[in-house]
Amino acid sequence: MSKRVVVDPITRIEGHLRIEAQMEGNKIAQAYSAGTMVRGIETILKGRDPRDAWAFAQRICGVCTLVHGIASVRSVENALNYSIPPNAQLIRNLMIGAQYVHDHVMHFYHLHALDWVDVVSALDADPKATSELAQSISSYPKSSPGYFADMKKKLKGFVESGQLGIFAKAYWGHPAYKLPAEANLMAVSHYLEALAWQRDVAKLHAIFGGKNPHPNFVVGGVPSPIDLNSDSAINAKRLAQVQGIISEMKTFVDQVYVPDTLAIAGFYKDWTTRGEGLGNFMTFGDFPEKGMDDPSSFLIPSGVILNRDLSTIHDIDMNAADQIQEYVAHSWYDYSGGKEKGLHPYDGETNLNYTGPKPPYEHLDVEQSYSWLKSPRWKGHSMEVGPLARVLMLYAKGHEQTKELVDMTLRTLDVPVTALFSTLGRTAARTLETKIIADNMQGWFDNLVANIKAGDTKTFNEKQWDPSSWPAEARGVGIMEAPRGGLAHYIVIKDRKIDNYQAVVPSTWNAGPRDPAGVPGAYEAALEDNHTLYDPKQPIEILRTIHSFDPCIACAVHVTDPEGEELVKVKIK
Ligand code: NFE
Ligand code: MG
Repeated sequence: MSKRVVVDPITRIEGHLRIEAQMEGNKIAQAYSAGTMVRGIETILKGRDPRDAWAFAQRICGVCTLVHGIASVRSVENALNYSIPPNAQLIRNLMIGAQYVHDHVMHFYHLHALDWVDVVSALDADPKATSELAQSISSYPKSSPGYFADMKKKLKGFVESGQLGIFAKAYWGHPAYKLPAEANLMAVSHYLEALAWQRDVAKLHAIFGGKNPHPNFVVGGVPSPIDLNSDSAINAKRLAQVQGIISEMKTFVDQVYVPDTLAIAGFYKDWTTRGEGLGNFMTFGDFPEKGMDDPSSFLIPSGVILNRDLSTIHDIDMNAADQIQEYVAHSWYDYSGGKEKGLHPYDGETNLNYTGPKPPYEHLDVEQSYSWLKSPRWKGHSMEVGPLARVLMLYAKGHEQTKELVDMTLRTLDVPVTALFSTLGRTAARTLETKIIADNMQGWFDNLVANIKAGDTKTFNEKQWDPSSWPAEARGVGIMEAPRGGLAHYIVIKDRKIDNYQAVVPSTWNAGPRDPAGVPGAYEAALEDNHTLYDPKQPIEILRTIHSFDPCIACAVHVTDPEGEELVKVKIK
């Protein structure tokens, strides 16, 4: 048997993910992605009041803390033809926007940066030269030689105590790290800055939704009353606080995140020619200006790009039985109609009594079933979702700011437009969309304030709350763009109770196993695209590409299995 490189678990992600790479020499020939925990939230929802579903569904994940709440209330509103007031629309946009900015910055610094930034090398940096570097790329005020000398001292303390703590267990000194010591020190300093920054920005959720993570929602609007004369409602003081948070977000994105991404990317241009994979991209769309029933008002449009062809955007019908389907041919599930079939989520099944071979295992049985994730497909195509899909969709549709940002990035790095289709392109796209969303947040906030000034303080349509008006049967889909990609919750309501509930989440599209035709999911395809491991015992190349997707396996499998095995070693056979 030729060698298989096993990474289990992949660290610095949410959830439990195993990657097995079948090697030809030092090159990855085939890659297999396995979610190693079982799902179950969808089963818990059956029989409950649809208006309560969001509170359960939101617990699918603690990272994308609000997205399953939003998708859930939207699914019920879609099923029952409910509309929400304009203020509720704006507040939801602000809350989703805050989630993006928070989540993407944390991903870049705390989950992904250490694939590119060598913390130990930062100890060799000259603080004065670091200050000059920082000032040459940004006007961020924290950039003096004294500031970087302090940061270096802090870091030295970590390393000399032998307790790297949050920086432990990486491949420090690996020749794949290309940054000069000064760039490493700058990035590590911003890693620490971002930890403090994220504490402040999470407060936007608390102001509108009572808390973070898992803010509150309500079918028919948002549960945040606006009353400028009340201490316990959204008032002038709270609005001023929100403005402060939006400004703080924008400053960090413009002066730290964007310049750092460009500076680091400049040393890794060889990562613009590997890690693409599928070349198929999909968005469901989000950030409505008007309502969810008017997709023409979405900031992020919906659509499908096949084979990199940006000239043709295919429409998606979320309700058509033959468009979105989930397969279990290589998953640890059975379908009542047989393992080869695809099921539309309205008819979806989450049957936890799989009878075939499943964990524990020595190696994944890739000919049979090897993951707790299903394989969703659009018209049979395997699709990538997420920041790169969204930026490509905006670019293809001629969105001005996206075009300017993408062109600026390509010019700065001096790479062709094909560089977008890569590991580095995916990471850069996440940074660019963060700026686009942070900028739009100001507009949503200004509109909210203008409405309030004009006397409109409505945030909830209470007339819709009465279930006696509901039809005996209804079904609906709640779509959104979660930070990791297109998300859809499907609900079937019967006699005022949930009859079926299926969440088709971004990391399932990206991290899912092969389909009945043997076509890989997005992670698998990306790893099969031009990956040579410098040292198979330290497979940093696998981490770079997998982290570029920002995996969240808790979302993708929905709940932990108490009997699941947790392996903590990188194993080479
Ligand atoms: Ni748990 Fe999630 C996001 C959703 S990922 S992080 O973003 O939905 O698949
Ligand atoms: Mg699901």
